[in-house]
Amino acid sequence: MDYSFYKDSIVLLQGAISEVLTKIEIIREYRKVHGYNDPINYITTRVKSEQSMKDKLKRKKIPVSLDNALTKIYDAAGVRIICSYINDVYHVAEMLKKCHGFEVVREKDYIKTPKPNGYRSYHIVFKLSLDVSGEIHPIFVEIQIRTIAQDFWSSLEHEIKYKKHIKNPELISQELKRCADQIATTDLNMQTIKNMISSNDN
Ligand code: 0O2
Repeated sequence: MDYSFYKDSIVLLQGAISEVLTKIEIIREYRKVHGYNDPINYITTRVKSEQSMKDKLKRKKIPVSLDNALTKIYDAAGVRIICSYINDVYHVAEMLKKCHGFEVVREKDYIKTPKPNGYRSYHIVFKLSLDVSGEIHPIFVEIQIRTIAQDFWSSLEHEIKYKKHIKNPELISQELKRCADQIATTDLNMQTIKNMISSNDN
């Protein structure tokens, strides 16, 4: 990937992602040694591509510049956390919000309030203050937390969004919305079964 658009700031974006990953790894290890379950299935990270960043700035009618990309758009640095169960999504969100140095800038609960297309995910934007040899650099990181099923849906929907000249777009949107609702029901049912199994352990 070509990150020349971000110039030297690429180091800060990647550094902020590393800080988030380190914090999550410590929490996971700590929970493990204390016998708690791991609420996280897997994690992916990315720095937003130049094209995607420029498109987003234009979509939001913000002049395309590196400064605006770092201060007016919050997801140049992105971390996606995938959980098995809905309750784990909220649990991870709460754990992250307690982290010292992670300042919550914005929170969007698209699980309680899904987007009209059916998109479900929990988004938190944190401001991190990266200390580079005593110089403090504020960097935004968007963390998306969702279930495996929500992530599966979102990848297909994302793929279609960027396809041009798609046939039957209305039918596809309708079907995607129907699948999103089915997934939401299945996620809730899976949580209920999980709770029933866990209550047997007590
Ligand atoms: P990409 O290509 O994934 O990076 P917005 O209000 O949507 O213009 P904002 O202000 O950053 O953008 O807020 P939000 O809602 O937190 O959305 C940020 C990101 O969430 C998006 O980044 C997507 O990654 C994801 N997202 C939001 N809505 C949808 C959706 O309907 N479908 C899918 N598949 N993903 C979504 P980008 O930059 O839009 O896209």
